[in-house]
Amino acid sequence: MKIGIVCYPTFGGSGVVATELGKALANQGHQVHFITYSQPARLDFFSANLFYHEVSVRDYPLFDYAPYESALASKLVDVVRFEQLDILHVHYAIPHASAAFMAKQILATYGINIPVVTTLHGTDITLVGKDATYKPVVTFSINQSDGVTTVSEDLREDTYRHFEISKDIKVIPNFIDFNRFSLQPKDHFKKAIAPNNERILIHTSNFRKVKRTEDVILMFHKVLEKIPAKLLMVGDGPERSANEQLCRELNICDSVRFLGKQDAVEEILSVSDLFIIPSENESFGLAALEAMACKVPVISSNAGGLPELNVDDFCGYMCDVGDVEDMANKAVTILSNQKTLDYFKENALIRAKDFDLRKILPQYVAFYEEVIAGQRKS
Ligand code: GMT
Repeated sequence: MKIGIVCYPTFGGSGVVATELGKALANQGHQVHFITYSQPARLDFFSANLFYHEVSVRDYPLFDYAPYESALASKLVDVVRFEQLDILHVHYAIPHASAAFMAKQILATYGINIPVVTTLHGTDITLVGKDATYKPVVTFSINQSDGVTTVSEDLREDTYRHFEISKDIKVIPNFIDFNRFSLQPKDHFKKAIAPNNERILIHTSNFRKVKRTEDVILMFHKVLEKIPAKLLMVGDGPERSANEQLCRELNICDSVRFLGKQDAVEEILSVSDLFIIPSENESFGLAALEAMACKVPVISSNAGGLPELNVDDFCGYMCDVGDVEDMANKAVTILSNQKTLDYFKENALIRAKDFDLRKILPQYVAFYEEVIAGQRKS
C-alpha cells in the first residue's frame, strides 16, 4: 500500500505513535509518506520506503494567523496526486481531520477517491475538541472520515458521549517496539544517580496541567519519609518551574533531578524502579507502556484509559486522581521489599507484551484494507 501519514512531528504521544507506525509499515514493505510541517522527531534515519513532504506555510503581511490548515490540505492534494497514494491516515483531529476532508473534496474534482482514516489520541477530544471553538469542525470531520480509530475504549466512549458521532469507532491501542524499549544494562548510570542504592522513581511527560506533575512531587515527598529514594523528572512544559519551586519549598532538591527532554528515554527507564503517572485524564498512557516494556512497574491514576493498561496489584497500582497519600503508600508497598519489586517488574514486562507492535500493527493494516475496500464498493 501507499500510505500518507499526517501528524504533529513533535515528541508528543500522537506524533510518536504515528511515526513508529509509519516506520513499522515501511519495514513491512509499504510505502509511507509523512506530510507534516517539520521532519518527525523519530524519523532520523534513511529507509527506501519512507518519504517526508514538508508543509510550508507562507507568511504574508495580511495574515495575523498563517492558514496552516489550507497549506496542509493543498499539500495533501499534491502528494496524493503525484505519489498516487491509496489511503491517508491522519493523527489528531485538529486540524488534520478537517484538512483531510478538504483535500478529499478537492481530489474528487480530479476523479480521485482517497479514503481517510482519522485516529483520535486524547486531548483532541477530551480537552481541545470539546471546546466550543472547535467542536462543530471536530464533529463534522470525524463523521466525514472513512474510518475512525481511538487508542482506548475509554476515549471511544468519551467521543460518543461528547460529540454527535454517526460513525463506528474502532479501538486500536498504543503499541511498543521491543527492539527499542527493553531493559538495558546501565548499572554505572544507576550508581551515579543512586549511589547508596536508593530506589529510583521516574515521571516522563510534557508537564501540562493534565499530567498533574505536582502530585508526583507530593507523593514522592511522602515516599521519602519512609524509604531512601530518588526522583527523575523527564520532559519539559508549562508546569516545570512551579514543580522545581515546590521541591525547594519541600526541601527535597537533593533527591529530585529535572532532566528536561531526553531522546534515549529507554536508557533512563532502564535504571528506574517505579513509574508515576497521576494524570487527570489520559487516553492511553504510552509513557507508562514504555516504562513497563523496560520492566518498570507503574503507579497511575485510574483516569481515562489507564485502567486498560495498568493492572492493579499485578504490574502496579491505580489510585484516585489526586490521592497522593494512597500513591505514596502503594509505592512503598512495591519498593520496600526486593522480592515484591522483582515480582512487579516481571509482571510489567508481561503486561507490556500484550501491546507488542507485532500484535497491533496487523490491526492497522487490516483496518486500512477494510476502509479501502469499503470505498471501492461505494
Ligand atoms: O500525553 C500528551 O500530552 C501527548 C498526547 C498527544 O496527543 O500527543 O498524548 C496522547 O496520545 C498518546 C498516544 O496515543 C496517548 O498515549 C496519551 O495518553 C494521550 N495523552 C492524553 O490523553 C493526555
